[in-house]
Amino acid sequence: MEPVSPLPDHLASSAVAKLGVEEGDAFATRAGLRWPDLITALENVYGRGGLDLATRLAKVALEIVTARPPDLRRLDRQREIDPEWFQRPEMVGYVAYADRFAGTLQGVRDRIGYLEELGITYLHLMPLLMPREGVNDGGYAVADYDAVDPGIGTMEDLVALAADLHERGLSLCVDLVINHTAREHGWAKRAIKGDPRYRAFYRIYPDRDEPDRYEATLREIFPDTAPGSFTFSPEVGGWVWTTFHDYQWDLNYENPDVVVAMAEVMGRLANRGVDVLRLDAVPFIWKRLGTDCENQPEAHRILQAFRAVMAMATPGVLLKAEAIVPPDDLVQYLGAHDDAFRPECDLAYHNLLMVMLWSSLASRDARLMRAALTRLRPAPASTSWVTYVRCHDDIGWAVTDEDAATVGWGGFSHRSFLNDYYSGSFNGSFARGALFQRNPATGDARISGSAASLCGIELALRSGDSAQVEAGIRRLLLLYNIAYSYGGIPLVYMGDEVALRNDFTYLEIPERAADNRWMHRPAMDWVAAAKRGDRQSLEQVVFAGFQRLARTRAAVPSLHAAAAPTMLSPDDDAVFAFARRHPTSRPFLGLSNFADFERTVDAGVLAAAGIDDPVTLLSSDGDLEIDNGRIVLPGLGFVWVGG
Ligand code: OTU
Repeated sequence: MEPVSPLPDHLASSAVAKLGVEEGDAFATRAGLRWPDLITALENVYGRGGLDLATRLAKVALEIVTARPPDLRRLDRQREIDPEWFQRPEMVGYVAYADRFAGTLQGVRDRIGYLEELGITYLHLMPLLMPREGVNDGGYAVADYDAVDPGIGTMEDLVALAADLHERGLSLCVDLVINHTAREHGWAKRAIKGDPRYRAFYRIYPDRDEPDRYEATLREIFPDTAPGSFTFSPEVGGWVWTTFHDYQWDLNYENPDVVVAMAEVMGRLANRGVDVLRLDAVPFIWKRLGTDCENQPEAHRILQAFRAVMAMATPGVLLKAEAIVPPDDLVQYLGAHDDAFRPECDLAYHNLLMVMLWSSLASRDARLMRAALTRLRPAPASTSWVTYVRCHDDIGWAVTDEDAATVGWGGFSHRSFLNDYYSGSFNGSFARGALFQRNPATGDARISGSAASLCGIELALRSGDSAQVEAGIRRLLLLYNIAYSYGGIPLVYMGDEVALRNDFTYLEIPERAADNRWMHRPAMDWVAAAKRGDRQSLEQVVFAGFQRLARTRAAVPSLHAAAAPTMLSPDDDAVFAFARRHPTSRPFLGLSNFADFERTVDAGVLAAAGIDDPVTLLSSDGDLEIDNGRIVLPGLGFVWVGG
């Protein structure tokens, strides 16, 4: 292999000129370290143009660090010294829309105490940059990356919120939509005016020829509400690539100028105090004819380039991949490629775990979950998953035919079962969700619905069945117990901690009525939340359950993200078991019973986890019970065992 060209000398000298000896030298050291990654990634994508682009990006990195406020540079320094900061068990995340949680960014500042009460150390605020007016896909159609949605505040408010969070030991994650902009974004406006520089920011085709050829192999993301992946725009006189909605124009990453512009956007947001950038829809950023245009090797290379630039400029800032993709494509977003580890995103959504939680809950069977998770490659030791039960999107059933076959099921029939079960049409289902984007051509569909409603709490409350309310609570905590212990930063989706049910008020808002994902994006019910102090209320039981999960997690060193889970095979199909062990600590065993009734498993599972002197760390019921060599697990119960 040819050695890569060295970091240009002038960068190191201009760094010292701009930043002084100490900071300049620190920058040059980081840049020198990351330069080979940057240039390799870019030469791979842009060939001979790679060196030029790498040089431009390294300059962008220097501009970002030059503009970086001292308090954030200090945070960078701390995190360089302590690169495991986001992997520790005390990390627990909360995901909320600023407006729906607290009205405004100012309002969020006033609610930090509530988050602390819940044990939260990481706050992900849903899209908060200036969206287009009218329909905007919940903020995922951004008109200006440098302004905050005026409905929730200003950039100054964001800076103040980030500073408050940092002071109290929390970090802030913000969405950055990198695959597309709103057609009202300044870049698109200039493209519409005919500026060739900005026309080249998008993918615009004069006729249907190329679009038709691409569409032959593209997947429909929103077949119901936004069919097709191209939109004719009379303003630009052509067909614009629009993977999602017609008002979301895909950026053209074949154009190096787009990479530079997006790196600048990242730097400016990071310099406002954002710790984690959630990069939206990353699988889609590179298109290749004859493929589904998802998960292309170039998409990974570009993410690696962004990783390198940000590591040069803002070493304390993390990148999080939003890649909701089949299991075989997932771990690559954390840099684990077949031939080598190449630093990419630091965090990625554990979509497979999420899907398997719901699958096991409906089927009362953990075999598929065990098989699928066993096949998944572990996250690289310097990265972390984010583990979650629900999010603002639908649940897409990433159950492969291959995994389903290992337990003797058909992939399609199991996915159909899950849709029937969670939409409530399956006889005896406890769930009350709804189908999302049913595609009659393929028979596919996804599921909307809040965690509490999908767990049966909505139905049980409506029928006044207190035993079923209790079962619903047990289901909710059963799923979250795994999210809190399996490996990675657990994310609480706003409202789940007080079991908020589906919200149908979106039907009265014309821009939202066609998108039933809004049923699980309720406004925070602070009246319900206030009941967390009322003994034995639904809210109190659930909230206290979440508090215990966070508190216990924080005290178990083996729940460090670098300690990958090992799947165990207990002798009951309804029981999910995994072990973890951080090299510096004692082993951990998690047991979850997905059956409605008591089950027992051979206590040999303790030895398999490396535990000879079991201690109950946390459980849904009492202390670990072993009877005649068998561990007894109540229906929908779980236990965390330390050794
Ligand atoms: C994301 O989701 C967001 O989470 C959605 O809320 C947005 O609507 C969308 O992007 C467009 O900005 O297909 O069904 O693999 O699954 O990017 C949701 C990633 C989606 C995709 C994901 C996308």
